[in-house]
Amino acid sequence: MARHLITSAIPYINGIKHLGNLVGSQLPADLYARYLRARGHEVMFLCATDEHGTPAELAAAKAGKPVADYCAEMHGVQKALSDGFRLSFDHFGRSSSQRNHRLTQHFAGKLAEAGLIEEVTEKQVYSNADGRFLPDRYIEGTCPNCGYDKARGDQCENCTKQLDPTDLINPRSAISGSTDLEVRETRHLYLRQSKMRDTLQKWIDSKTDWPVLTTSIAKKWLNDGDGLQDRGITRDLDWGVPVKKGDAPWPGMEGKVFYVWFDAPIEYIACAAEWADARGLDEAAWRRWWRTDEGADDVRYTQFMGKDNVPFHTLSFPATIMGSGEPWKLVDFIKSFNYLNYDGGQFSTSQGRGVFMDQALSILPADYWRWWLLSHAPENSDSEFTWENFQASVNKDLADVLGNFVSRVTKFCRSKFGEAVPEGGETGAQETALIAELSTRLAAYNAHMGAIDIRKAAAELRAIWVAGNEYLQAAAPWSVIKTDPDRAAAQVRLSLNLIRVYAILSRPFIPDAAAAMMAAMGCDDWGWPDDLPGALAHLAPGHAFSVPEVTFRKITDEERASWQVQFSGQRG
Ligand code: B3M
Ligand code: ZN
Repeated sequence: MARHLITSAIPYINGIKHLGNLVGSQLPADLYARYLRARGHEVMFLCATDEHGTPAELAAAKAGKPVADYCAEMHGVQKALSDGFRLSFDHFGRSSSQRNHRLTQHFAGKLAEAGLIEEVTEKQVYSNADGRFLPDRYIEGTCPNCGYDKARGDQCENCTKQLDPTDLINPRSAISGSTDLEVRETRHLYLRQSKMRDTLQKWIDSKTDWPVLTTSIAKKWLNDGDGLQDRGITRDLDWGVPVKKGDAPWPGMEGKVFYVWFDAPIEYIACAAEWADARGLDEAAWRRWWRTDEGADDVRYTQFMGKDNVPFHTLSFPATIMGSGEPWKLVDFIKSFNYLNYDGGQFSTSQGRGVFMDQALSILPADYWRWWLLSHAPENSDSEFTWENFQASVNKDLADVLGNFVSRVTKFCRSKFGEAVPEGGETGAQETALIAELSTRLAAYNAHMGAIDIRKAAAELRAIWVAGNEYLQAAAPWSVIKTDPDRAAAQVRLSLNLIRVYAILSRPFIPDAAAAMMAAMGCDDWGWPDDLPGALAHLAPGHAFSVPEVTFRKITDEERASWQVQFSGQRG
């Protein structure tokens, strides 16, 4: 038994996430957490909402709400949706928590003590009417390239040209529309991560077991120059973690907050503290997960994220941790993902394109989505969601293979032997062959799950379901019963036990269906079937079961066609 700390990239607070976001971090992290728990390990699985920065301020303004209220509300919405998808976080925290404020300020103080923070004077646009500095994207004007009159200071949405605020013709504040703007000097803190290049290089080079996607991005940023430039970690905003040096004020930094990407990863740590607070536990309870001098040296820490987040997790956040000079736990393994595309294009939050978490749950149960998304996880390349593929996978894997097995076995038994595991008869060569195949496949499944090879694990699980179906088809108890009822009883007994084993093995992927299958078997023993022959005799003759409601229904062509239309445009 080992201890596993697992974190998923923390989703931005500004709006509901789409299925591409979900499969890029939270869902695979949940799969792994569930698997490790099922194998008896001690797991701490953490996620949170990422609540600071300009996007949060903008979204709140658009919703016409104070930003703190907006974040509190959206945290509730995202929490409810993660529950809906059965994401089994031990805690779903908030980067705006006091715990994160204090820890972020603590890290900044330690980095300053270590000489890793520099104060830099910069020029930035100030709006007199708004009484504040404006981030680039809060400045609008006419694009010098295409003449579009609502171009933003960071980029023109019309021609996609990257801009500087000073490029804009007739610039104005996006908040008030005021043109009373001036360029002022402002001081900011920079993290001198360039001083840590060698340390980071050595650390990345030691991670020979990491996925290529992770290390290739990390190395590209390390070596291409730009990646390890010293980085501004403060902003002139109201909403965020106030800049302090530990508990002490930071002269010259009054009214400023830390940059969202500085405080967001620190929330991984703060979240564990929030977890302890929510349970009335002491400091030691969470520190044993995070401090290598307080027990975390035997923790294995795995992070999940989309590829766009890799540089922050392989360079900036480790620079914060290592630079602090304190014994905080560093990540042991980073599982990163490519993008999931949507029906010939990209999922897009800003354009409302694709299927979003709330919409998905409004049309089908979580398991259907979980199965499709995980079995098509964009691991080695980008992958694509199409309604045809979704319909075909769900109907075939879930309804025709797994659902069909459960339904045939239970209904046949009920009609011929009653609703209890039948007794009598012996297993023979067919069963021996089935058990041999399942044992081999189970070993492969364990190996893929342990290595977080998600598609391979899904393929193996599907093969395990198929093996049962093929066995049932070949054994044909419905024919055997006419001549040898004892033998048919033995076949059905094994098959009922296989339903329970399927529930256990499938639970990390499809937890609700697994629970329904286990409940139908009148059992609540989720022990992993390391001893497969034993597990397949677990439900003894006479043990009562029931026929479950339809485990999986098929998606009809009409539904597919109507969803295709419903989700073809922008979200309303
Ligand atoms: N919120 C970006 C994202 O959701 C960002 C991740 C933070 S992880 C510390 O993709
Ligand atoms: Zn333009």
